[in-house]
Amino acid sequence: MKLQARHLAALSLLLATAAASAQTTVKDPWVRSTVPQQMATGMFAQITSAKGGKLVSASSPVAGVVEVHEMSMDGNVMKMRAIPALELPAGKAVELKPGGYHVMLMDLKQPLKAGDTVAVTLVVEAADKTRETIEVKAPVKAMTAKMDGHKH
Ligand SMILES: [Cu+2]
Repeated sequence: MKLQARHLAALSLLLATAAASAQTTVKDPWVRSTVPQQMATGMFAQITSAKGGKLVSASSPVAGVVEVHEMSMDGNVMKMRAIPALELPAGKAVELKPGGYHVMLMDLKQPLKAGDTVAVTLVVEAADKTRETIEVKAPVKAMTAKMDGHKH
């Protein structure tokens, strides 16, 4: 009996340590809903890396291709492009929002309706090259504005 209790204590200590090593937090994730035939949409959230790092890749079971995109104005045309990594300065929330950075879900396998939940996996690389995988459950929300010139 005594031995067993000691084992349990050791186990819970181990679990606590594992949880504490998570250094990236994702707040308020959401995915913009799509209409039939629409092949792409964006995921938005606030990402904070406690020690700093960069978002190097993402994936989702609902999309064939997932990229990290940046949007910017070129004259008065909104353009977006894939970026190899999104810098996450230590302790600073980086906002992914319509018109700015976003995780682009392309080659959608099905329309995404408001009320659905989309699983997205983010991979964050720290300065020492260790990688952290974050599982995000992002609710789908209805499109409230036009597509900001989202064309692929
Ligand atoms: Cu995009």
